[in-house]
Amino acid sequence: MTHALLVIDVQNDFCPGGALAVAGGDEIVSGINAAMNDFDAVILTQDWHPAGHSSFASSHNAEPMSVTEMPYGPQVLWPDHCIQGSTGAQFHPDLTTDRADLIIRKGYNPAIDSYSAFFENDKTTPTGLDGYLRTRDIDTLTLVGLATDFCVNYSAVDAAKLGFKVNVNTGLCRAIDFDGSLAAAKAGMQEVGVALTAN
Ligand code: VGL
Ligand code: ZN
Repeated sequence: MTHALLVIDVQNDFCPGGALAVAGGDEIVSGINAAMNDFDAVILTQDWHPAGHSSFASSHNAEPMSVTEMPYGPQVLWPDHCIQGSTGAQFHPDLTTDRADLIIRKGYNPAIDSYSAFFENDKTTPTGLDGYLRTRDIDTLTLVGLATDFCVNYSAVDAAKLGFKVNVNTGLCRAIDFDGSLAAAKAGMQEVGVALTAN
């Protein structure tokens, strides 16, 4: 077994004070740093949108958190966040980024959002992470980070569907929990065989 820690989107914009702040988002940073020592590989993801991204409410003259129909299906419209090169897109300053073998960026396609670290929201355009993991013989993944109900959830579900053994350490995640999204995410992850653990 080769076991990687996949740290999802621990970035300033998802922490208190950020553009799309997740309550308690900063509370998980020290625990994630400590956990890094227990794995064969550490991979960080970074939400990385161009200005004017199609997932931004401001690009549609719409209210943040409203839902629109995209060619690939329904899409929540978010406040502008994680704009390439911005302070908000940087990792939380206390996150141990030096320990990462790989940093994978997602959401750079102007027309398609990417919650998952594996596929864009069209569910077909790959990020390349699957190939990276397979060529390193990584077969088991523990996911932590932000947000439980969006990017952690989509990444965990895709990983399980791709055949990885997946667990989400919910103690090292925090959720947006918008409109029942956390309960739906937990049920959806368990349905495809993702193990949810407390720590
Ligand atoms: C995320 C909404 C938009 C996340 C990213 O990291 O969970 N959520 N972009
Ligand atoms: Zn985003």
